[in-house]
Amino acid sequence: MKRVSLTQHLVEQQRHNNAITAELRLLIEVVARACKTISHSVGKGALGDILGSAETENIQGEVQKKLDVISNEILLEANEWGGHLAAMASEEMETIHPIPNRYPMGEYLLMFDPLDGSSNIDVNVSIGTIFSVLKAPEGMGAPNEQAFLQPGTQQVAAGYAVYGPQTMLVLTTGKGVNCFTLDREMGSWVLTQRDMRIPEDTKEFAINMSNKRHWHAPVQRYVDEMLAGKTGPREKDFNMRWIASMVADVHRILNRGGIFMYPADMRDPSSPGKLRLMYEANPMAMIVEQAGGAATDGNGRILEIVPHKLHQRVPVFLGSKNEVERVTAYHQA
Ligand code: P6P
Repeated sequence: MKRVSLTQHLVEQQRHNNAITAELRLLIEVVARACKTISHSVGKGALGDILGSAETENIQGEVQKKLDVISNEILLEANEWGGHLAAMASEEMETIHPIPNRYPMGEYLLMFDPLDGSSNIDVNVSIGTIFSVLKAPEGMGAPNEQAFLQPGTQQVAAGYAVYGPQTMLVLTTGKGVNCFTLDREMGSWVLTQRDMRIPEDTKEFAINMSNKRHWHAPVQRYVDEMLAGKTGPREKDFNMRWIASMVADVHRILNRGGIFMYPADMRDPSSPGKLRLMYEANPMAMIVEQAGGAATDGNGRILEIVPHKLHQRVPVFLGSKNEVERVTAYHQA
C-alpha cells in the first residue's frame, strides 16, 4: 500500500469533505507529535529520567514527577502556543487549563487522559493516551468548566495512542476510524488501517471479574450466561481478556471484536463505576460507534449523556454491537 502519512490523510480529509478545518488539522498533528514524545519517554522505562526516583530533579528544578504527570506536561506544552485551542482539561488537573495570555486563543477545547493505565508501566504492559476535541461555545469569552460540559455527540474528533509493541494512533473526525503506526526511524505516523470496523458479534468479553460480587443483577446475569458457555442460554463458549489498560482492551476490540465492561458497583451508589466520561468514555464511545460498534452506560448511549461535572464517572459497556445491545437490554428488563 502506498505510504500515506497522517499529514497527507488530514489534508485529504480537509480537501474532500471539509470535515476538518485547518485549525483542527493542526490540533490533531500537534497532539500526535506529543504522543510521539510520550512514546519515546515510555519506551525508556526505568532507563529514563521519567521514572527516576524522587531524589532526581527535572529541568524546572522540581522533584522528578511520575510519568503520567510528565505526559500531562508534554501535552500542555505542545498545545499552548498553536492558537488552535481555547482551553484544555486533563485527568491530571482538577480545573481547566486556559491558554496563557501570551498566546492567541483558538476555537477548540481539548481533553485528555495523558497516560491511561499508567500502573501498567511498571510491569511493561501497553498503556495509552486518550483525547477528545470539542468546539468552544460561540461567544464564550474566557473559557470555564461549563464550556466543556457538552455531550459526547458534540465531539469533532477523538483518538488514542497505544504504547505497545508498536506505537499506534487511532483517530476519528466523524468519518470513520483510521489507524496510524509510528515509523520510529522516520519519526512519522503512517496510515496502516483504513476505516476500521468492529464485528457485530463476538466470543470475547473484557471485565475485571474480581468485582463480580459487587455488580448489579443485569451484569451478573449477562456474565453468568457467557460463563455457562455451550451449556447455557448463549449456546456458545466465550473467552475472557482483561489487560486493565482501557486503550489496550479497546484496541483489541477494534481489531477483532469483543465487549469491554466497567460497570457501576454496589459498593458506592454515588460513584457509577471507575471510568471518566469526558476523556475516557466519550472519546472511546465515538471511536467505537464510528467503527460500527455500540457504547452505552447500561441505559442509553454514552455519547448522549449531558455532563454535569468535568471529572464525572460513568458505567461503560462498549464494543460489538449485538453484545452491547444485549447487556443494555438486560438493564431494561
Ligand atoms: P481495574 C486504568 O487504571 C483504568 O483507568 C483503565 O485504563 C482500565 O480499563 C481500568 O482502569 C482498570 O481498572 O479495576 O481493573 O484496575
